[in-house]
Amino acid sequence: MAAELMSGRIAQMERTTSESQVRVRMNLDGTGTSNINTTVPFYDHMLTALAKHSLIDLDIEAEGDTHIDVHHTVEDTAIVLGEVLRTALGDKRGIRRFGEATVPLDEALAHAVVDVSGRPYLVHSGEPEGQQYHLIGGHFTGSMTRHVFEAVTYHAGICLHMRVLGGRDPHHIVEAQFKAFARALREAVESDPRTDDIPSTKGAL
Ligand SMILES: [Mn+2]
Repeated sequence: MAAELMSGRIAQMERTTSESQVRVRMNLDGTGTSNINTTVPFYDHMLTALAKHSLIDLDIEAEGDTHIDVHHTVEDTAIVLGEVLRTALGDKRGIRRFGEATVPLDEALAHAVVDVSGRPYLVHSGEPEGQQYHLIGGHFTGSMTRHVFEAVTYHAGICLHMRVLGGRDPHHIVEAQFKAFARALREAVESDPRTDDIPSTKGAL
């Protein structure tokens, strides 16, 4: 089922496959309130941080075949998150469109740049060698971080440049990225008080 716009910039979607069942509700003009249960604790921690630091309200319920691996549930949640984000943005009238943030978490530092361009694109670099193999919290594979950003950007139709500039602790390296994404996204989707135009010379995004 496709994501639906409820009112204003509130959207929701429910998606069921043989591997997972995911429900996401989002309010772009929120306060960062969230209620998140994906059954994957570290991912819940990251999505809670995403809501908190983007000021986007997020309700997420997901369950899936985590007895096989958390991969399907994590990826499918990111797909639905992207679809709901695209729908909540509507015609993108009056938004800032671009956002940028550099966020530390102790020794880790991540730089994120978002363009709500209507074109899916991800550039992801800088994770230290071996990060992708770490099992964070005993269940979240480091490789899933890029995979989540791929799914969100592709389904939301946004461009994200994510660069890890430093870091040693695998948990910090992932969390700095989610917080940087949150701050950059907050700025990009925020309404610009100076204009009510669609921020593109093409007149459409
Ligand atoms: Mn943490």
